[in-house]
Amino acid sequence: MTSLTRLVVATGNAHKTAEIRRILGDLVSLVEDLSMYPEIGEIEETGKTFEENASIKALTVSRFLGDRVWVLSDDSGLEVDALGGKPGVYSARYAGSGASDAENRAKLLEAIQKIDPVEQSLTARFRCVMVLARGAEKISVFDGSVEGVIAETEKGEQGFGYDSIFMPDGYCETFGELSSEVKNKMSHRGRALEQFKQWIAGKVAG
Ligand code: ITT
Repeated sequence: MTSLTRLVVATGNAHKTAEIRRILGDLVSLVEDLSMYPEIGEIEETGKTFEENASIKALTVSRFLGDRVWVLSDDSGLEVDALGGKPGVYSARYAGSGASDAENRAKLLEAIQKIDPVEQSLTARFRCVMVLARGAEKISVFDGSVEGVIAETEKGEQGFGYDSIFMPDGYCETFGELSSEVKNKMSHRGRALEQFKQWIAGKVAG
C-alpha cells in the first residue's frame, strides 16, 4: 500500500485536523497542522472562492516549509440556496471576524427565519476544496460536497461549526447527531479526501 510519511494540513482548525487524521488513517504516518508552526502566523483569506482560499493557505504554508514537505489545505463552508449561497466562503466569519461557531449558527438561524417556507426550501450544501502543494507549487486540487437541508433548531453535540443545524439528504438527524464515522463517509471533507486517497495510491511512496 502506498502511503505518505508526513503531511502538514494548512489549518488552524483542530476539528478539521481531527477529521482528516481519522479519514486518512494509516495512509499517512504523521499528520501535523499549524498548531505545530506558530511562526507562520495568521493567513489572510482574501479569495472569493473556496479554491482561491485553499490555494492561498496551501501555498503560504508550503513556501514556509520548503521543498520536502507535502502540504494540504482545506477551505470549506456551507451554502444555503435561499440565502443566495451564503455564508459560503465567509462561513467562518459569518457573524463577524473572530465570531464563534455558536454565533455563526445563531446568525444563520436568524436569517432562515425570514425565509417563507412555502416559497422556498431550506436546501443547502457543505463544500470543501483541498489544495495539495509542495515546494510552493500547486500539485493537485480535490473537492467534495454533501447536499442537505438546514434544521430550524440546533440538534446534537457531535462535530463542529454548522454540524448541529445541517441534515444531510436521506437522514432526519443532523451531523451533530450522527456519529463521526457516518459523517466522514458522506461529508464534503470525506469526499475530497477520497480523491486525495486515490492520488496517494497512484504515487510512488515517499
Ligand atoms: P482554517 O482556515 O485555518 O482551515 P477555518 O475554520 O477558518 O480554519 P474555513 O475558512 O475553511 O476554515 O471556514 C470553514 C468554516 O465552515 C468553519 O469554520 C465551519 O464553521 C464551517 N465548516 C466547514 N466544514 C464543516 C463541517 O464539516 N462541519 C461543520 N461546519 C463546517
